[in-house]
Amino acid sequence: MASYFSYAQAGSMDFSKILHQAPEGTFHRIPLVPVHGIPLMKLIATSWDKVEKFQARKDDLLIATYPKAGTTWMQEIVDCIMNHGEVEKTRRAPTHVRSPFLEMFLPPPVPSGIDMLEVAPSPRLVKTHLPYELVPQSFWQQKCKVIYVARNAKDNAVSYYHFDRMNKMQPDPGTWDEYVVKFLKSDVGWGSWFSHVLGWWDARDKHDVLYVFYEDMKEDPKREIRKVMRFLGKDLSEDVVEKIYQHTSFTAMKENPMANYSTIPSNVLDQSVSSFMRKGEVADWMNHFTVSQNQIFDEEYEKRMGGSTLTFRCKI
Ligand code: PPS
Repeated sequence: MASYFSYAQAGSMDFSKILHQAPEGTFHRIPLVPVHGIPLMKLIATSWDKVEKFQARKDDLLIATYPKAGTTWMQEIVDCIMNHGEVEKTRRAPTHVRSPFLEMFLPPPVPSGIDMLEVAPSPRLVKTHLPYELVPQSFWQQKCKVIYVARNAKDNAVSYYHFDRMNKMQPDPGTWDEYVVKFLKSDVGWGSWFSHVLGWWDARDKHDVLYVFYEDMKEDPKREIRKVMRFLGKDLSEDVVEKIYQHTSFTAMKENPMANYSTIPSNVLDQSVSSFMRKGEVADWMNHFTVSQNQIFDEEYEKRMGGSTLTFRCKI
């Protein structure tokens, strides 16, 4: 743990400093380039061979999500569990250092997700937004466990829209009306929400995947924390569950600089436009969708999801 602590501390300080000192415009609205048909930020596309060749370790835990489905929340829960509920230890570094983002490449000298993972001690907690079919094969060769978090499409789209407004690295989302169209056309980073949630749903039959729903986490966080604990083979007391529950509540994480991305400077994530910890609710889509947008969305949804055993709740 000592070596991890110093690695994480150094990583967090360097990371923010490097981002902060980057020349004006370095991170500005990086275009998307298709990789095997999936639109990804250009720097990811140009470094794709490194992602493909990434060497997973047996005890890596992969947290996979479509962007804005509850990744950071799950990363925090898992880090608490891996630290046996000693939540103070999760304050050693920001989320992106404790649980590096596998496919993220930014202009040098910013360390890539892979740079950070290569020097991270085991067991590593790896974040990815990759659809199932693009995950490096070594994760399957090593029989790694995966936790997939899925969120209903409408809230996921709303959250992604506000994120793309404040995340200067992503293409400009345009107006909400324009964004709904782009989302349905899968013209957003990491591509189609539909293929993503369905691909990972099918992956449960082939690999050790725990499929978790954001709406379930909101409905009964302690139940879902226990589920994750069991999946990780950890038998922790109810007092510990309570501690993890408190530490990973929306309010606590919003205030926690090691979980709220406030260490990333505003030339990258401009939280004056929209907070990373924005609302953390189910059904905020009702405050965004017009009747007509909702109808168009429902029609497309039925075409893409009708007949699947995968179902979501848009309200709880
Ligand atoms: S990212 O950038 O893809 O890693 O973002 P991600 O963490 O997947 O998603 C961010 C959304 O998750 C909400 N969030 C939470 N909701 C409830 N409780 C907790 N603890 C929590 N932590 C993060 C966050 O607020 C974003 O959702 P919206 O709807 O935009 O608020």
